[in-house]
Amino acid sequence: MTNQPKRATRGAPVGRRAFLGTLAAGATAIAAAPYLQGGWESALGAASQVDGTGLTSLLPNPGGFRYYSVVGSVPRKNESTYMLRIGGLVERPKTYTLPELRALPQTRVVHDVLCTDGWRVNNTPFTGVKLANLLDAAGVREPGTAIRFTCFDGAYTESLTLEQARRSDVLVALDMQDKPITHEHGGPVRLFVAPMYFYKSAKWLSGIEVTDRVIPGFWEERGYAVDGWLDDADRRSDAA
Ligand SMILES: Nc1nc2c(c(=O)[nH]1)N[C@H]1C(S)=C(S)[C@@H](COP(=O)(O)O)O[C@H]1N2
Ligand SMILES: [Mo]
Repeated sequence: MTNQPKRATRGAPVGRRAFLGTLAAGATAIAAAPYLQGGWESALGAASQVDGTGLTSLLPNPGGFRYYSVVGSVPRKNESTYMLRIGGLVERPKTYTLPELRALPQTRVVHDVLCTDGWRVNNTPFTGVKLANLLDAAGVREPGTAIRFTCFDGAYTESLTLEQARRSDVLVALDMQDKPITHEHGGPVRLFVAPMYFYKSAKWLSGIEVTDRVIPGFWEERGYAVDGWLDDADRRSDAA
């Protein structure tokens, strides 16, 4: 955290694009984030449209979170209509229902959530199934080296390397803040990639596909870093 770029100056509009430069430089924006969280609200108000792309809307006061969707409306899925498909380069493709996911061993991970737009919510608990367990059950086969995530919003995608996906702090999450994930937050099932910026945590998760290479996700095709590490120490161990 020694050579943080100090690009966010007081009073300047700080949005998704301003932060992209920080990410692209390979540095994290953690040091700048606490200021931005406060500056943001007073400068813009809770219900402002703040995303430079015009694709994102905000709801008032979702407990420090912002609501993001790259599409205008997302179908609702519930206990009986939700399905999660695991396929691609696996021995045993499988489709899980919500009760099946709930019946699997659950892991609770508490981590700070940070969006590249500058807001953060500290110590947020997520509970769900370790992605590693689902991958083991499916049996990754050659030449699988990465995961592509798809969403039932029909638009958002994300990616992880297999090594990242197998971390014990990467969840197929069913609960957020110890309650079932609401539709607005990507329920009934979203990804939670605790050690990375929140854009990696795909909402409305519907597909997990093992691929032979990393396929950049929605925001990554628009300039975001494919590796969204919050902490450079993780980045280094990932490369090793
Ligand atoms: N399907 C989907 N997942 C998504 C997004 C999105 O627009 N669509 N936005 C990402 C970004 S940039 C952030 S910061 C978080 C926001 O999650 P929240 O809406 O629960 O606060 O979701 C991530 N996952
Ligand atoms: Mo974000």
